[in-house]
Parts: sequence; C-alpha cells; structure tokens
Amino acid sequence: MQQKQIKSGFLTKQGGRWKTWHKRYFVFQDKAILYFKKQKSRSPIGVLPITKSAKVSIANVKTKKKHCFNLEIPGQRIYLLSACSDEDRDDWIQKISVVIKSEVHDKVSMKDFKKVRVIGRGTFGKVYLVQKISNQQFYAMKALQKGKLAETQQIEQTMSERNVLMRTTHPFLVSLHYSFQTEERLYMILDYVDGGELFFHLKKLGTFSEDVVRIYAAEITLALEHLHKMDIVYRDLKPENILIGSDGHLRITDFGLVKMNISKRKDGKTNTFCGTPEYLAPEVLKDEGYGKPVDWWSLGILIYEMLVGLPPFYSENLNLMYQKILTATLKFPPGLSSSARNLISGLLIRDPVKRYGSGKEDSEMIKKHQFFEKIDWEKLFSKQTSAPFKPKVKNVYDTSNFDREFTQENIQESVPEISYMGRDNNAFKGFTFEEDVAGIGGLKKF
Ligand code: ISQ
Repeated sequence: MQQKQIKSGFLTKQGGRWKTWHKRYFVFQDKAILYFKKQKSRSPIGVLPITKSAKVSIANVKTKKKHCFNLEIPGQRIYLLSACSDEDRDDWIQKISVVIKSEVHDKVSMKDFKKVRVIGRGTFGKVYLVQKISNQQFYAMKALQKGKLAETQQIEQTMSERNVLMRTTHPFLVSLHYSFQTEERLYMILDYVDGGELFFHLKKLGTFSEDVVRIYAAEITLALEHLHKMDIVYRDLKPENILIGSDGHLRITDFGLVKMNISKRKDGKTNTFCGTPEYLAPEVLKDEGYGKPVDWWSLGILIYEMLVGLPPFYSENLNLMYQKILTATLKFPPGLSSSARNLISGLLIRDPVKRYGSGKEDSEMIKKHQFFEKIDWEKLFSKQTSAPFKPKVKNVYDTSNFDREFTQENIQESVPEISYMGRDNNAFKGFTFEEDVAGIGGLKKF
C-alpha cells in the first residue's frame, strides 16, 4: 500500500557520542519519519515513529545551528533537529503535531498490526511481538480469550489491568498504547521490552552481585512507589513479571492482579487471594486482607532470590512452603553484606505494620536504607544511572532472550474467531468494542 507523504526535506540532525551534526534527508509519511543518508538513498538509516506519546517543540538550547526543534520519541531519545528556516521548522512542528493529535483519537484493530512472533503464553492467551503497519513501531500484544477469562472469573482483574496501564507512564512500568476487542478476544498493545524476562537471565547466571541487585531493586522500588502513590497495590511481584530492555533497565508488566480502590474496606485492605506462593506475604496466606506492605514483602523475596538464587522460604512441597512463609526463621548464606541482610530482614517482617515501607513513609523509608546509599534516585529515574548489564539484542526480530518454547510457536491463534455461547460482552465494557457484522471492526482506542 502506497503511504501518503506529508513532508520531506533536508534537516541537520545532532547525534552520536560526540554530538556531531549530520545533514540527512527526511521523509514524513503516514505515522513515521524516515531519514536517509542522501536524498536518493533507497533504504532509510533511521525511523522515528510518530505515536501519541511523541513530543515536538522549538528547541531553546544554545547550539551552533539555527531553526532548531526537539522531537522526543519515547523509547528512543530526544532528537535535536535543525531546519532550513524558521518557517520550515514551524511547518515540521505543525505537521508532526497534527499526526500526534490524530494518534490520540486513533482507532485500531487487528488489521493495523502484523504478527511477528509468539513471545509468551499464559492460561488466558498468548503474547505476540507485533508491528504496527502505519509507523513500523514494534509492540507486545497480549491476546486474551474471553471464554477462558469468564470461566475463571478473571474479567475483573483484566479490566483492572487495563485501567491501571491506561493511567500509568513510568520509566520502569510497561505502558499500554491501545486496547480493542473482537467477539473472542481482548487485545492489549503494550511496550515491547526486547531483553526478555529478568528471570531468564537470573536462571542463566544463577545469582546477581550486590551492585547489580542494588540497581534492579532500586528501579523496582521506584515503580512500586509510583503505583502506591496512585493507591494501587501490585500484588504479583516475581521475576517472571519483570522484563529487561536492551538498554539494561527493568520494566514491570502483568497488572492482572493489581487491586485498585483499595480503600473499599474500612481498614484499607483488600482480601482477594492471588499470587505465586513463593512471593506471597504471610497476611495473604492467612487471608487477613492486605494492603501496600505485601509489595514490600515481595520486594524482600525478590532481592533475596536475586542474591542467593532461590527464594528464602522455598520448598517443592507446597504445604511446607506455606508453613515456612508463616513461621520459618530467615537464613542467609555466607557472603551477603550486613546492609543487604538488614534490608531483606526488614522487608520480610511478618507483621505488615512493622514491615519496612509500611505506614505513611511507604517507599521513603526503603529509599533511605543503607543498602541504597549509593543510589542517586533522580538520576536513576531519568535512566542516567548506567545499567549493570545490557542483554544482547541484535535487532528487533532477535527474540533469543525469550523462551524458545514460545518463539518457535506458530503465530496463528489457536482458537478461531467464532463466538462462544453465553458470553456477556457487557463484562468487557471499557475495552472498546465496535465490531460490525462482518467482523471488521472500527475499534476505538481509549
Ligand atoms: C512486553 N515485552 C515483552 C514481553 C511481554 C510480556 C508480557 C507483557 C508485555 C511484554
């Protein structure tokens, strides 16, 4: 399909380690700006997808170039570009702004995405690497079968996942870009995090050093702090839900179990049982209702598992594991620093009221702990802290950091799009649904 060209012309782009300027030929078509070494080059040397989260503005910085503007491409960087004249600069800004605004009201459906590969599978459906055709941007697509969700009463949780993701943009949380539905499935189009699960790398290496764990634990602390500030308890922190980008920074995903409106009960607790046993806080096991401290417990378990290689109360026998979580003494192998031991012990205090991070102070108490003394929290937030390790990702099609069990799978969906009996699509309100009889929907992004 021929794509409509919006504007083209030469711009000078600042880039590279030495921030040198290069004149390039830019072609703005549909929802992406491609740039070429020369006007006559056939293949672009870069693609800037213009999504709803892109930002464009006149550049205020002093440079040796005139007529400059900034173009921020989330997940890439802020580009500094110099146009031929002020009029030309303003024309670029105006045309880019129009596309950004149109993206906010964009209607998407399955036909806007090309499936590349399966990258994950769960009880309710699969996760695919997909490419949005209009701007060539890659995303992860979660496809959930409504029938399976309904059978297991997971609808509420899925809706809460969508609601949470819709409200969040944070450097260490996976963002939701679009959602839509068909008769059979709910779809969520999320950031694609190309380095796979942190768990995949932890299993390969066995353990991480304290310096590595310090940065990972700090990034997770900021993500949990952000959710807690919005009155959201994450509830499902475990290595499988923590992804790592090729930039080496972490992103939490899978908000299926988060609980919002946690003030529903007078005591500010919520009492639905969920989570993986290894990471479950004692108050959850005892069905006592729970709040934000459950996330700090899970962080304690995670820090322990990253440093030691196994969670502290692990047993192959489920009952024994429950017992251990409730009563076993916390033991440390030799070699851990006293600050690491102290932080873990504080996070694994069984009484949630006494646990580190509980009460008004919440994350502040954890951030001030000696274990995090070397962390500059502002630098960390802006990803200026260098990552401990960067997973090797050759290109966007390189899914070698994902389990081969998934990536070798056929990309066709296993259940065809036929309706299942007794469905109640009202249950999926909020996931935009405007499918016509032929099944070719005009599906709205929210
Ligand atoms: C984003 N990138 C890679 C894998 C994912 C799995 C689940 C949800 C989002 C993802």
